[in-house]
Formats: sequence, C-alpha cells, structure tokens
Amino acid sequence: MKIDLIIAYVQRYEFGHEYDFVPPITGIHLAAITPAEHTVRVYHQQVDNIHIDTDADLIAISFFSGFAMAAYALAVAFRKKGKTVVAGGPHVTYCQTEALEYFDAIVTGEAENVWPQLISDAAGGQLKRLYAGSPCDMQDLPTPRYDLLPNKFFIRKVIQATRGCPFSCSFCTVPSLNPGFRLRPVKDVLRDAGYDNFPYWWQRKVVWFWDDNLTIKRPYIRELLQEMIPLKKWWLTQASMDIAKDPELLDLMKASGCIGVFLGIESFGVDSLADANKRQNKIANYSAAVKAIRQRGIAVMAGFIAGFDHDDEQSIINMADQLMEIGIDVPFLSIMTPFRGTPIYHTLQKENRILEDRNWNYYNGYNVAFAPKKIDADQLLRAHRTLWKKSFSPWYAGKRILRGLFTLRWGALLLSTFMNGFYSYKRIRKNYPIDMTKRKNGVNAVEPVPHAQRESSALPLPA
Ligand code: B12
Ligand code: SF4
Repeated sequence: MKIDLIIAYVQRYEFGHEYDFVPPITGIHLAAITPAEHTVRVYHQQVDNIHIDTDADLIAISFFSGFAMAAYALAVAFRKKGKTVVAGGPHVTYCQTEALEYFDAIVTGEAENVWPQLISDAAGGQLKRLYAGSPCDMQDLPTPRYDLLPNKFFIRKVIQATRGCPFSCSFCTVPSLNPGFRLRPVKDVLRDAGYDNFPYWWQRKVVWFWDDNLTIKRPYIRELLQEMIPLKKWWLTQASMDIAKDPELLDLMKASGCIGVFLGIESFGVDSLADANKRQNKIANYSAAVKAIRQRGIAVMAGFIAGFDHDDEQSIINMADQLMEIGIDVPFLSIMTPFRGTPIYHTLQKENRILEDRNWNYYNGYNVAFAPKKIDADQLLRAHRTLWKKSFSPWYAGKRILRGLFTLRWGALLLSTFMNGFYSYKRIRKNYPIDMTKRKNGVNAVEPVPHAQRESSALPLPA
C-alpha cells in the first residue's frame, strides 16, 4: 500500500512562522515502524502543501487538540475523494467519539503494538473502527525516517530515548497518555544520535531529545551521557529542576555536549504551583537552579503558564521581569489550556468553567478556552499578550542574548541568540500569537492549506 502520513497544523502566529526550527518526531517515527513492504510519505502541514488528490491508499493523520480543526477538515476532504482516513495522537486518545465521526479508524495511546495490524487490516479491507494501543516497551525501535523530513526544518535530528514522567502536573496529559517510565537501550539511542546523513553541519551536530523527562532515571542518563561524550554532539532536552541539585550530573551533561535544557517552571506563585501539583518546583530555589545549570554554559529554556486560579493581570505581566531576574535564556509563554484527560480539565468541567462555544483552535496554547477565576477570558488573553510583547521586546531579548555572551558555551549562545532573535523579530513585525476571537469561527485565515480545505475547517464539531 501507499500510505500518506500527515502531521496536521494550524498556524499559531498572525503571519505564520518566519522560520521552521525543529520538526515533530511523530511522523518520521511512524514511518520507521511501518512494515517495509509499504511505501510511506510524510507531510507536515506546518511547511508542506497537503495534496488531496494523492494516489495513496491510506491516509494517516496525527494531531494535537489545537490542530484538530485542521485534521478534521483534511479528513472530510480526503473522504470526499473516497480515501480511507485513520488518525492517532493525544487528541484522538481523549476524544474518541468525536474523532470517529471524521475518521474510518482511530488508534488510541501508543501505536507501536497496533499500527502494523491496522495496516494489514486496511490492506485486507478489514479495518476495525478502534485500535487500542498499549505502552510500548521501547525495545528495538528503528531510527526515525530522517530521510523523509522536508528540507525546511532547520534542525533535523529529533530523538526519543525515554517515554513517560513520574510527576503528575494538573495540566499535563503525559501521566495518562504515556503511563510508566520506559527506556530505550542506550545503544539504540547512540545509533540514532550518530545518524549523520544530513546536508548541513548543524543538522549533524545538534541532537534534540523530544522526551518528556529525559534525566529522571539517574543510572540510565549517566550511562547514556557517558557514551555520548565521544560523539561530540550538541544536545538539548526537557528535564525537571531537580537536576540542579546534582552537580555530577550537570558536569556530565556539560561534558557530553548539552547546550540547552527546558524546565517547566510554570509560575512564580506558591498557590499556583500547588494548584498545578508541581511539587518538584520550589520558588526560592529558582535562581540557584538556573545559575547551577548556566554555570556549565548550558542555556536554560523555560515554560511559563498564564491563567492559574490565583493569577490576575499584574501577576501575569510581572513574569516578564521575574523570569529575567532568575536568569532564563529563552522563555516559552503559554496560556493554561484544559486538555481532555488532565486533572485541570475535570476540575474546570465540574465547576462549569469550560467555554463550550470555543472550538479546538482555542487549544493551541495561546488562547483561552475556560473561564479564569480572578479575571475574565479577555483580560487573561490581554495580560498574556502584554507579557509576550514585553518579554520579546528587543530590549529584553537583547539583554538575554548579551547575558549569554559572557556565560554560555558556544552552541548554547547560538541557541539563545537564534531563539530570542526569532521571537523578537516576530515582536518587531507584530507577528503576534493569533487571537482566535478575532478569526471567523476561530479559523486561521493564513494557515498553509488550500482554500477549499480552509473553508471546510470551519465545520462545527459534533455535540
Ligand atoms: C516533543 C513535544 C513537543 C515539541 C514538538 C511538537 C510536535 N509538534 O511534535 C514542542 C516542544 C515543539 C512542543 C510544543 C507544543 N506542545 Co508538545 N509535546 C511534546 C511531547 C513531550 C512528546 C511528543 C512526542 O514527540 N512523542 C514521541 C512520539 C513518537 O510519540 P507521539 O507523538 O505521542 O505519537 C505516538 C502516539 O501518540 C501515536 N500517534 C500519534 N499520532 C498518530 C497518528 C496515527 C495515524 C497513528 C496510527 C498513531 C499516532 O503513535 C505514536 C507512537 O506511539 C508531548 C508529551 C507526550 N508524551 O506526548 C507533548 C504534547 C504532545 N504537547 C502538547 C502541547 C499542548 C504542546 C503545545 C500546544 C504547548 C504550548 N503551550 O505551546 C505546543 C504546540 C507547538 C507545535 N508547533 O506543535 C500536549 C498535547 C495535548 C493535546 N491534547 O493536544 C502534550 C501531550 C503535552 C501535554 N501538555 O499534555 N511539544
Ligand atoms: S513534569 Fe512535565 S511531563 Fe511530567 S507531568 Fe509535569 S508537565 Fe507533564
């Protein structure tokens, strides 16, 4: 069979991205675990035009909640052409009934154990409606099909070494989506990290781990990093703040080429951290933790969320200065989003605070889909945009780059310069995160899909 794997996307900025930095691993991983007798193509709607008039026998779509409207529009368009369309990913896992309205079959949870069966059923005309995936043991996973990535992505080598996370933050689906904590054999990870068939030196040099929490099992991460030293790569990952209390690990991270760590700091409010069940974060330790990591020349990227119940406009805007004070190199600023399958969704639903008239386009991390407690939805959006504009003003972004000049190692400085420059450039040309309330039906008029699909992406969701 010919299979088209599509990663659906809806632009999150007014004029789209000026540059597409890192690709998802999902499509190229699914392509790699597809039995070899089938032909696979991978399309990323973020950068590729999607061809409805494809000769593929099977269309497989992956998407997050924020991109569900685009995925459904594609499904409608493909099915009109008589194609069989299947889907998987976090949104499908938690919204099965709704997804089944649009797709011939869905895969819930992790796909490794059911994807080959789905393909063989589809080839034999025996497709079932639902394939319930189970947590994969992560043994013998092949190298992602990097050869199928479009050239437009700047970084290419995305890798997953582990799955799962032992924490249970209230806004996160990982504990239920990827239960338990599982590890790939170190030799498999090294094989992928050493994959060098890319045209540009930085694509060979940079290894970006798309793990939930790579450093959590110390014996494993120590072994992996020790073995990575001879590869002489630059690598980045997401990790918990507790790494800052482990100087030996930090030294090993430095020795093995770590240039950036993403920490989910989320908030500067004690009550908000308690609401988030983020027990691993201690506000009093933020500065020291960031300093310990930066002392190794490693850039600290960090996520912050606006919209906790204790937030008001000022507390949100204040984060622009607070994150500068603790020494963050690259901030990622989002709005609280009640994803299905999370504790926060259940709380807000019980309190009748989900804004049911807002479609999935509001679930892109930059819009408001629930009624905040101390302020209203418009005030939350405005406060977030003020925070975003202040944080990425040339003055603040410039200060962060300059600070890195004297502290960060070469790769980390490049990363900080590139990412602060990227967001600051958006700020200068007013390429702000899209306000979905200003779009007809919350649909993005500049998304990179043909016009016909754009119109159908305004489809109402089933009740
Ligand atoms: C890496 C990652 C990122 C990266 C890469 C994004 C990307 N587009 O891939 C970055 C840092 C950019 C990112 C950003 C965001 N992310 Co993110 N991210 C992750 C993370 C940690 C790992 C995902 C991953 O690559 N896993 C490895 C691959 C191999 O597995 P997978 O994608 O889950 O796919 C498996 C199954 O789901 C299934 N599957 C998936 N699709 C399909 C399709 C078919 C046809 C089939 C058969 C099977 C199938 O099979 C795969 C193999 O088992 C997850 C957490 C998690 N554990 O899922 C969050 C997660 C996916 N992100 C999430 C969110 C919300 C975001 C943001 C919106 C956050 C924000 N506030 O801005 C942005 C969106 C930006 C964007 N452009 O996409 C949420 C999504 C929740 C939801 N219901 O939609 C998650 C689940 C985390 C959470 N908070 O709960 N993210
Ligand atoms: S630490 Fe990160 S991955 Fe783990 S539950 Fe919390 S938000 Fe999710």
